[in-house]
Amino acid sequence: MPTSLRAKQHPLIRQLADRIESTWQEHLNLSPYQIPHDLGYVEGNLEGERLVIENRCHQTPQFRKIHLELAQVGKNLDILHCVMFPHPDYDLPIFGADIVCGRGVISAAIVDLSPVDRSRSLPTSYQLPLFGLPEVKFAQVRDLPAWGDIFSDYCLFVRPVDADEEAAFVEYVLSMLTIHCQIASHTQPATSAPAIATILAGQKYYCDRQQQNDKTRRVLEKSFGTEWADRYMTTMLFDYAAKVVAC
Ligand code: 18B
Repeated sequence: MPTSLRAKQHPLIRQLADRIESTWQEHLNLSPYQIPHDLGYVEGNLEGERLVIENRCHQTPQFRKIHLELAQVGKNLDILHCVMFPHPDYDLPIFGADIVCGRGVISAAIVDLSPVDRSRSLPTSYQLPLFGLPEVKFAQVRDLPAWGDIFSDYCLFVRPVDADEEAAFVEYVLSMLTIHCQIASHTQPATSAPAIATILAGQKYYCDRQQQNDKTRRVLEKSFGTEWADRYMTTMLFDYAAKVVAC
């Protein structure tokens, strides 16, 4: 990814992007992921809103796609978006994070490890390490939207009010990400067709819900139009494996 956009973004976004990438490099065995040819670096400008998007993706033995996206709308809106989609035969939650910063102020900072199983609970291997994370108090905790039933009890959704809270958010994201990478690296794939079908259904549910985020959709529509925004949300941001190839 050219450093140009990152260098222009809010320091919290820059810092989190760098640290997410170094955590991936430290814990995972990354290989290249083919981004659809026209979606790696995108610029749009429909209603006078210039939107620039830079995508970086990898895959690993456990993850079908790990995606870090940085976006900037005009001079006023900076966005970091990150999702790690496990291969459908790995019974792992979906790590996701989003930071939205308007006119230099972070309005939304969210991170979660979202369960994909039917009971909507995280695998037991995650419970203890997540429970052990130090509790951090944030002055402004935000309510989840109606489509947010995908998120776990460990979801953090805040508007950080000062530099200490911004730093605490970054530390929480990195602790969660490190736990996830460590557990994922030692997880064996499921082999039974019903188990894989259940994981796939959970991943599809997650993507269907995220696609209902009208705030994301509206930003994309304003610069690229409705059709493009829909294609982008379903193929780049929240795509899922349609079926598992039998082996
Ligand atoms: N998202 N976000 O990633 N979104 O992608 N995001 C917003 O202050 C973009 C994810 C999430 O209250 C807002 O309200 C764009 C992931 C939630 O109704 C804007 C992109 C997660 C909300 C954008 C992007 C996630 C939210 C409004 C592509 C969680 C609150 C900001 C680059 C894991 C929704 C505000 C609500 C909000 C925009 C969550 C503008 C364009 C992975 C819950």
